[in-house]
Formats: sequence, structure tokens, C-alpha cells
Amino acid sequence: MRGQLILIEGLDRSGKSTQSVKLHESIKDSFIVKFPDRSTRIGSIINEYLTNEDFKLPDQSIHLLFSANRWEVIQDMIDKLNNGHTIILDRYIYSGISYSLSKSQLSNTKNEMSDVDWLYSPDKGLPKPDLTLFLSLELDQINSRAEFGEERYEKTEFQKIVKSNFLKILPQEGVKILNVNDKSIEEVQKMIWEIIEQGDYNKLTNNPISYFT
Ligand code: T5A
Repeated sequence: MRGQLILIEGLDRSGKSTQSVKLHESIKDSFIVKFPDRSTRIGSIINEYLTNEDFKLPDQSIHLLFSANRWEVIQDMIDKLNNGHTIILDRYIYSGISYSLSKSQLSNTKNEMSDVDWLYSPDKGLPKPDLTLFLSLELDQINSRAEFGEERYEKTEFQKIVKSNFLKILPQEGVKILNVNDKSIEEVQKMIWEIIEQGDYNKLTNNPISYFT
């Protein structure tokens, strides 16, 4: 029996971290893993990139660093799942693909960054979430959230493209898109909990971990 892997995805400031904490509080012995994990050495480069627009890196490099940052912690995640802990992921590979793809579209460039297979390939081999929740929110509501605009990708035009890419690349299976417009933190928490309870995602499972191939 193992714990389940639950992913919360969404645009910047859509409430992922808030809901990850709420879910963690409701599921005994669970852990939150947030990406990017800014506490590692790779994570500190990512943090510098996100917070300092003068820090130049080729788009391909930062894309690969986001993936490397996931690989850094993956064995620990797998061990925790196998030891019966639920893991709540705050962003994962779908963020990696959607944000990078949006950069090529914004600049109207055709290169590796516009190639979904290329963007996806460094994440092949990572464990697949048992459940993915996408918090869907109108852009005007995100704009008004505290601290929106402080980091590199927090621009309305860009987030609009990211949202459409998320909706294109998220798989059909195992994904729930939650419309959280005008919903309070508690209302979103309730929506999420209903899905968790209905699917027994708060309980251990016999299913083996599956991996992105
Ligand atoms: N990125 C990430 C990539 O390009 N590639 C990758 O592979 C990965 C993993 C940083 C950036 O990195 C990019 C995407 C990002 O641009 P991040 O650190 O996850 O990624 O950055 P954010 O998404 O901005 O993280 P935040 O923690 O700031 O946003 P959250 O978690 O979505 O939002 P949260 O919960 O912190 O809430 C934001 C504010 O809204 C309020 C909260 O109280 C808070 O003030 N709030 C609500 N207000 C009203 N109603 C509700 N329902 C609310 N829920 C929350």
C-alpha cells in the first residue's frame, strides 16, 4: 500500500499554495512538495531568474533547470509515497510545459520551446500524479491578488497564453478543472475535499506508482 500523489496546478497567485496547505492539514501524514523548490542550489538559480529580470538565461536552460529541480527531490518523494505518505504537489511538469511553450508563442518564435515533445522529454520518468486539480480563474481576479506582478511571468498577457496552454496540454484522464472564480478560500477547499473524498485520494492505494513515459 502506498500514499497518493495529488497535484494542484494553476496560474500564478491562483491559490495553489493556500489550498496545498489546507489539504495537507486535512490528510494525516501528508507532505507538500512545491515546485520550484527554491531551497536547493538549482532552486536558487531559478529564484534569481524569476525575481531579477536582468539575469539572462536562454529559455532552453531555464526550462531544463525547472525539470532538474524536480529530479533533485524525486527519490525522496517516491520513498515517502512507498512509506504510506500522501504527497501534495504545488505545481509540476504541466507548469513546466505550459509556461515554456507560452514564451515561444509570446515571441512568435519557432524553436525547441515551441516543440511540446522537446519540452516534455526531460520530465519523462517522473511519477505521474494520481489526481491533478487545475484551479481555473479569470485573469482579472488573478491581477487583483496580493503581490501579483512581482515576478518575471506575472504579466496578464503572458498568463492568458499560459492558461490556454494548460487547458490544451492537461490530459483528460485523472484531471479535474475547478472553476474557482469568485470562490472564497473555504469554498475552494470544500470543492477540493469533495473530489478527494469521492475518489478516496486521502486513503492508501494498492495501485503501483505509474511514471511519465
Ligand atoms: N514555473 C514553475 C515554470 O515556468 N516552470 C516550471 O516547471 C515551474 C514548476 C514561480 C513561477 O515559476 C513558473 C511558474 C511561476 O511563474 P511559483 O513559485 O509556484 O512559481 O509562483 P506562484 O504561482 O506565483 O506561487 P504563489 O505561491 O505566489 O501563488 P499560488 O500558490 O497560486 O497562490 P497563493 O495560495 O499563494 O495565493 C495568492 C494570494 O491570493 C490569496 C492568498 O491569500 C494570497 O494572498 N488567495 C485568495 N484570495 C481570494 N480568494 C481565494 N479563493 C484565494 N485563494 C488564495
